[in-house]
Amino acid sequence: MYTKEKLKSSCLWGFFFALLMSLVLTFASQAQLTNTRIAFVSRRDGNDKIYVMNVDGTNLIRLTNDSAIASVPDWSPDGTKIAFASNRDGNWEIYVMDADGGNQTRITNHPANDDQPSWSPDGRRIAFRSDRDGNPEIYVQMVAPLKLDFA
Ligand SMILES: [Ca+2]
Repeated sequence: MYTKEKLKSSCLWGFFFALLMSLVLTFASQAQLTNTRIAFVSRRDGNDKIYVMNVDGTNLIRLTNDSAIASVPDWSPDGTKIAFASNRDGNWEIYVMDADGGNQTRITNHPANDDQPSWSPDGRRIAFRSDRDGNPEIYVQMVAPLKLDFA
């Protein structure tokens, strides 16, 4: 049986729970809105290049501009970077660039074919396929250092 005080306390907790859930849902929907771009490969300019556009097809931008082939773009979980494979340095390697195409950085360096990059859910590693041991196998490359908080 509820007393008036217990009922008041229960309503107060219910209010705070609803407020908390509202804040969580607001931040979750904002996170999804930051990932409204599509990365894809097209030969529209000659050979395979990586492009991004909005989900409605507007604001198309070409991100790779060299004469090499670029393929299999994969968004980082936070939507700020794109991993991709390219043969621009003489054989297939994995690269990472900002979502606007800036800071293109090679993260593998091996004469074998390295391709099919895929971000880990925490954004710190990239899994990729390589035939460096004679047959195609999966490897993992660290791309962001582990942050230790001792505070
Ligand atoms: Ca390679």
